[in-house]
Amino acid sequence: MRLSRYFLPVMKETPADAQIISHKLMLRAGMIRQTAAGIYAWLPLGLRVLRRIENIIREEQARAGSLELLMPTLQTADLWRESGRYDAYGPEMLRIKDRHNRELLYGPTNEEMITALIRDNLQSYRDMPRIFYHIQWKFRDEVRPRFGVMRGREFLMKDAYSFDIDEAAGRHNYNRMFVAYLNSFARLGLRAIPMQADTGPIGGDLSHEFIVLAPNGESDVFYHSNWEQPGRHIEADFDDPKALQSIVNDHIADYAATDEKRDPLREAQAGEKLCQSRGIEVGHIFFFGTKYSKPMGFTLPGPDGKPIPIQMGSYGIGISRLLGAIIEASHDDNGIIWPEAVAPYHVGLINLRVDDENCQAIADTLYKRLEAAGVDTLYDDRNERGGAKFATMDLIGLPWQVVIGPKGAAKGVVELKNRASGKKQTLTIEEAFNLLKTGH
Ligand code: 5CA
Repeated sequence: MRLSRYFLPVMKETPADAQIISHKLMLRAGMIRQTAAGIYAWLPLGLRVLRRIENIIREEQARAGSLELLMPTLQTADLWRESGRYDAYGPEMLRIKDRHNRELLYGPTNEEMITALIRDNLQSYRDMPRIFYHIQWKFRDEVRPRFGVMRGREFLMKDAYSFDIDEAAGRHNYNRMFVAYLNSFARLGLRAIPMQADTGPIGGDLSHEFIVLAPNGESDVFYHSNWEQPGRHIEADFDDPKALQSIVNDHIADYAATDEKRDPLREAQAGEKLCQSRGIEVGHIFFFGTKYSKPMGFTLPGPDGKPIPIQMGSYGIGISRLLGAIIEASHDDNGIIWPEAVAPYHVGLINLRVDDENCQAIADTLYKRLEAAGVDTLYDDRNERGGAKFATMDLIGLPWQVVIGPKGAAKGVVELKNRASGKKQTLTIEEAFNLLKTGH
């Protein structure tokens, strides 16, 4: 993408309405703009990151056997009356009337809708187990929307729902999502600690939040210092209940965090410290058995033909919130440092002198070759000062920068900078191209 044709309204000054670093940087880097309190438009650069995060979540959901579908944002009030939650939900729910005076709502979550949908389309216990998910916008009329996409009123969530014939199978599906969450957050370059949680308006008695440590988080967390290791992708057999249960148990025993109100952690082991921090809740999973299936009449005939009430869980990831969490975890004084897995472009190509024929020819050719090789490149071909170009590239945080200036161009070399390490190297055009294409 040529920057001269792009839409990247960067801001030099720190916006006065933003309090935390991720919100400031998302505004400054031209990723989002607020259109009403807690409601944001996603500009091209922000949208690319959002889509990359979605796709990682999709791949990990698929690995765990969760099927994607898409439910609407608007739901009928009658559906929520079936579960009894319509009146219970309170002022966070945005209630709407259509032209026929029918009561609708903008969904804050989808337990009722998925329960009705699956209830009306499955035949027997043999159709179990199932997990479905969608990635859809939610609306919650938060009293205090703040910190940009961290606590919005409209926000993008991945919500999954599991259906099982008995509690043991239901817990297995819960464990599938637990491990899928560990893997999703690890791939996003995050360390997310599972923390035993309250279930609030969703219900049930088994629940974990996944917390990313960050000084600007809204939750208090206590954890052992062994947590500070980087997250790894776990190769698990999702169809093996025993194997999954032991992964979950290990994580809970070794790492799980707590907030002050709940049970203390296990004793610290040799070499460990007890640490306290603030954290951002990026995911929340629930197992609530028959809380929705019972009032909504979702049973399936078992082997003897007798109706069995279906066991359910629900599993949320705050996809739009994740952008804020990743930036809180990965930035410096000059701007964002995107982990490779979610970066909006892999390379930022800077032509320092658009009026120099040599620079122009090298930059154009390298840009075309990178694009042809499938390396996503943002090409700063604008007639701007070098300083402004460097500052913009650092601000938007692409993993690699290639700088083409007149002195190097005359010798056939370019400068390659790694955004995370700051390390610079002078390379021939061919060497730079190969490194960017293969990563080494
Ligand atoms: N139905 C369940 C699970 S699908 C549910 O709604 N859970 S939740 O309320 O905990 O939300 C799931 C995730 O959405 C949270 O962990 C959080 O990461 C994200 N989230 C919740 N409220 C907001 C908000 N106002 N702004 C941004 N993200 C939010």
